Amino acid sequence: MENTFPQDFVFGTATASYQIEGAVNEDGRCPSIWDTFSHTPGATLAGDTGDVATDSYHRWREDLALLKDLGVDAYRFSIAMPRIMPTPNGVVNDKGLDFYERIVDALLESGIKPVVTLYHWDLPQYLGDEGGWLNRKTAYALADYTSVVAKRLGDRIDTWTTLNEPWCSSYLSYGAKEHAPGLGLGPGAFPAVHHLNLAHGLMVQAVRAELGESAKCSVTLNLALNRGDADACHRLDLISNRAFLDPMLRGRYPDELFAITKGICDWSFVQPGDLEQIHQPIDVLGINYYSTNLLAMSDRPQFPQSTEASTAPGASDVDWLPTEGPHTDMGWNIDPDGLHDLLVRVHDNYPEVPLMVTENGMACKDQLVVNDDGSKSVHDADRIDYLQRHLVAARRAMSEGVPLTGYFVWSLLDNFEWYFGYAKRFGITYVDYATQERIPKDSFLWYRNFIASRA
Ligand code: PNW
Repeated sequence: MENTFPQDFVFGTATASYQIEGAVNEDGRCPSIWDTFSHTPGATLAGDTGDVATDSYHRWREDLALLKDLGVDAYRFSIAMPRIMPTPNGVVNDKGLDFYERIVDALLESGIKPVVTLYHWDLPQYLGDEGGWLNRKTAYALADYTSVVAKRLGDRIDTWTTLNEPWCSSYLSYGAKEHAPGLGLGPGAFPAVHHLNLAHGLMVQAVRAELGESAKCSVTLNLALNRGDADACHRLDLISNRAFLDPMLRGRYPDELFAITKGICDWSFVQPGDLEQIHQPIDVLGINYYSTNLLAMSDRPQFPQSTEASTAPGASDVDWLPTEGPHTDMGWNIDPDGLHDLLVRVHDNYPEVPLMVTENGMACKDQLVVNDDGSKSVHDADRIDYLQRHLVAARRAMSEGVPLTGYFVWSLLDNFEWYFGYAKRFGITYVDYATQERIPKDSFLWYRNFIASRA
């Protein structure tokens, strides 16, 4: 049936360590670049930090009970390197590994597949002090950490995801000022792009060196689906998408990327042999999808390209137009067809790799309602509509031949939404931050029924 998902299709929800764990000074964890950044006055919207977040370092059993109740097939969560390797000398902190091992074992006991992200942006500050992703040594440090985790958690992990959204870890973090470390270097973000690609390749090799070729490896990219002027879309496709996809899946950077960055980046940080290291076979490609861009070509000249702070260095002659509504509480437009179009395009261009939607979801202005019987509800009809329409779009792509194997809602819980702190709620579970009480929203109940029926 057209709107039924196969029995082996994987439904899940996703979270990330710095967004939920809190307990930043416990059991030997070292500071990350996000601790430093969020504690810098003015860096996050209301000065929010991940110091406490949803306190999941202590409440992970409660979170696991939510997952069981929801009936998910898989849980996508990230491991915090600052808990595993808290010092630059490489000494392993067993307490950190113990924490994730407990979670993994509890998930397996509940029949839930652990889908692990090894790097979801909480880079140890000691690596940040050496330049972070501008320094190629960071890629090798991530590979060493990967070996340590793979050795301990081994075959209990269903899927090893190297990086979450290297677009954010480079352009948004080094190109612009929105994410840690917030340097705003414009084209100075390209070395970070390359070192993240290198880290991905080295991390895949580290997993396979520990666990053999059968280990399932992946990377999660937030690929942009651009609409509007064809030249502008092509430009952004090179910068936002193909700067990662082509080295990882084709073993080269597009020549056109070099051409459009003429004068602002000489790419001399790409060393001989790097592309072979980056180009490792992966088993599944994770895609995070929320909304689309609408682009136009401006009448500014193509060259010289601007060297100002930007998330799209090499596109200073492109304009972003306001998108048609409705928009989410993030101001992002709602475009379910965009998910279909993106999946079809990625599959057309990279047909060899199965796909998985590793994040999709919506920030809403959720209101907690106390019912007459004292129970609590959150009526998030807009989120249900969003999820339902995106699932229909994903299913449509599948019936057109896209090998989509899973779908994860962002997020299991309301959590620390980076620059926006606690002001934006993406969860299907409401978190009352004053008490840390978890209240399943209507979307949670809806998703539970959906997973049970797969239709
Ligand atoms: C993703 N942008 O982040 C992340 O993987 C999650 O940690 C995050 O909570 C979620 O999406 C919701 O934002 C993004 O500016 C952050 O385009 C910013 C952007 C895209 C993705």
